[in-house]
Amino acid sequence: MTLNSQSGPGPVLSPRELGRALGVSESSVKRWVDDGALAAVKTAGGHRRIALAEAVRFVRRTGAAVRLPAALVGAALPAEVSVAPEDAVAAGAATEALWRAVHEDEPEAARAILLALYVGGWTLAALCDGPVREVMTRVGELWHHDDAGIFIEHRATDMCVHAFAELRALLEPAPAGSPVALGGASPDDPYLLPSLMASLVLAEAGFVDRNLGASTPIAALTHAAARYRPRVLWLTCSVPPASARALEAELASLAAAVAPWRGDVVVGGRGVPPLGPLPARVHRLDSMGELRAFAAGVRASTSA
Ligand code: B12
Repeated sequence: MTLNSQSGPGPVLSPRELGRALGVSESSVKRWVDDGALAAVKTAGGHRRIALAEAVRFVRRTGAAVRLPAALVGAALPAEVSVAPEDAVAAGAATEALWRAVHEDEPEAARAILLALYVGGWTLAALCDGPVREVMTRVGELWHHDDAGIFIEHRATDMCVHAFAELRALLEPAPAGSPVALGGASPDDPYLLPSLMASLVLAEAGFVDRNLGASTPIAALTHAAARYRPRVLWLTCSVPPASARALEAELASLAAAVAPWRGDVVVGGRGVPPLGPLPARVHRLDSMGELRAFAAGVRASTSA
């Protein structure tokens, strides 16, 4: 894999390298390029070069089998991790490998595992609700017995943030005119990953995502809503609010902010307490899988 200034930023593969990764001949890859099935650029010398992001999209679009994931991920993979389907056995193996990577402070391995699962066709929602959540739950048990626990919490979060940024770059860009999704974590909520996950899941569902991140004042979300006119506004709530009433009032004010263009508000996270009846267009969801399904419904209604 090389960096090629002519094809824009990011790593590129030669047809031979991609052929090796997929277990097909170099000439098959050249034919896909020439048929227009796979986008490529040409170097000054006339050689085809395929952006890694385009190669990954091609694999996910066509369901092509990946023989040598390391060649696509750009790193060696722990032996038990394959580019595997989203099933319980694969999830178990990936979770154990990710746990070791995080616990042993091996960011390259953590990155390679998450990228390999994505290349293998996992949705981002399944990655988040499965191996990442499971590993973070285990990490959260460490601080009870070990002073290193909080150090590992910070490192584990950072490893996920980095891997997610790379996954972000592999997504299909949202077409012009796509609806916007905006969100952030509640005020006084320092947790980065839930809001980042919501942002990614909505981007994968075809939204233009705008993530304001941790500890976001409701006034800042309202201000951003006026600017972006989001069709979906998410609020992650990992730290319990002062009271259920306080959170209900925040949700009502966010719903009012997006009401002029019939936007929806979604709230979720470990800290959401039992809530009373919610205003119209406010939805409580429990997982990234639910958010993905909700987003697909909104996309279907906006493109109808
Ligand atoms: C990393 C971490 C930290 C980091 C955060 C770094 C950062 N900037 O993000 C730091 C070190 C700052 C931290 C601090 C503390 N933490 Co802490 N932390 C964690 C840890 C290990 C992971 C959190 C995380 O990112 N999880 C991954 C996310 C994505 O999982 P999730 O929140 O369950 O989200 C899933 C669903 O809930 C859902 N979801 C979440 N939000 C949303 C939103 C929408 C819209 C939707 C649809 C779905 C959805 O989808 C997600 C994916 O499935 C958790 C353990 C755990 N179980 O999560 C402890 C944990 C949350 N922390 C805990 C504690 C006690 C603390 C501290 C008090 C002490 C400490 N350990 O340091 C402080 C207090 C911080 C505060 N101000 O409140 C406890 C909380 C116990 C409790 N019942 O309240 C936990 C559970 C650890 C434990 N088992 O004791 N922490």
